[in-house]
Amino acid sequence: MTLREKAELAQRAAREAAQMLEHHGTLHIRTKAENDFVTECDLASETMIRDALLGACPEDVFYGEETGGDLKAQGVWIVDPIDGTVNFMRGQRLYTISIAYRLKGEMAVGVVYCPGTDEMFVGVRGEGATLNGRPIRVSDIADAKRAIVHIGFGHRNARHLAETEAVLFPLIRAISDLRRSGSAAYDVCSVAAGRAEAFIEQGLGIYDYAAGLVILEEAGGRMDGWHPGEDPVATGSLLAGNGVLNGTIQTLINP
Ligand code: 2AM
Ligand code: CA
Repeated sequence: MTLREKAELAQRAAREAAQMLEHHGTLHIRTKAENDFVTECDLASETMIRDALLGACPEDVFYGEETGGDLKAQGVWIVDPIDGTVNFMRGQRLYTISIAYRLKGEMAVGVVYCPGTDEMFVGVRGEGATLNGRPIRVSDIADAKRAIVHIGFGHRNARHLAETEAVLFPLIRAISDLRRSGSAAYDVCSVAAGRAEAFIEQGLGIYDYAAGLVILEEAGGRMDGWHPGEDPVATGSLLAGNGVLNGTIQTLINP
């Protein structure tokens, strides 16, 4: 199966899961840890996506936020069945389904679908990034004063929260404005689509940004670590930017 075909398959799986999620009944919510929730919808969505992907590609391995899997496999699907569970639970419209395919250690396909806005973001390595079928591109804004920066607070970890808190107001003063969507995958896609110049958050899981990474890079952007020299894929502390402003933003958040 080509990467393009894998991307088509992932889009079908995401739409199918979205249909189910948008028509769910009463939610049963379990608290994984403080400020960390899972609903039966997360599990149902993950099962549905896994069955669709492995049904068509039995040779691949599945890794999902809720059920885990083997991340070291040659061909692995990395899935967040609901990114932005709190938004989903509370009826806020920005939650996404994030599906990535990693081939021999390289993120090769990324699909992020937002049911609330009916936006399908797709990235295929070497073939570009699209939103609902149309090519997307990061912004060319190079002046921090004009930058919109999306942020997540990393509030599940005391050190991440403290570091984020410390740079918050100096950052606000240096840029145009901040945004907080609640879905990291949606934030990365917002940068890829040129709607914002950067997204910063610490302590994310690989399923939160694996798909976004392909979409961002194929749209001309770049994912760096929050801290200089840090590998964002290894630590989950990231700065997803339009490329031209990555250095400036990184300096601002590492005073
Ligand atoms: P989730 O809804 O899939 O949990 C909000 O700051 C972002 O952080 C969301 O993308 C959210 O994804 C993610 N997030 C929440 N809890 C997390 C955890 N324990 N580990 C990694 N990412 C998490
Ligand atoms: Ca999730």
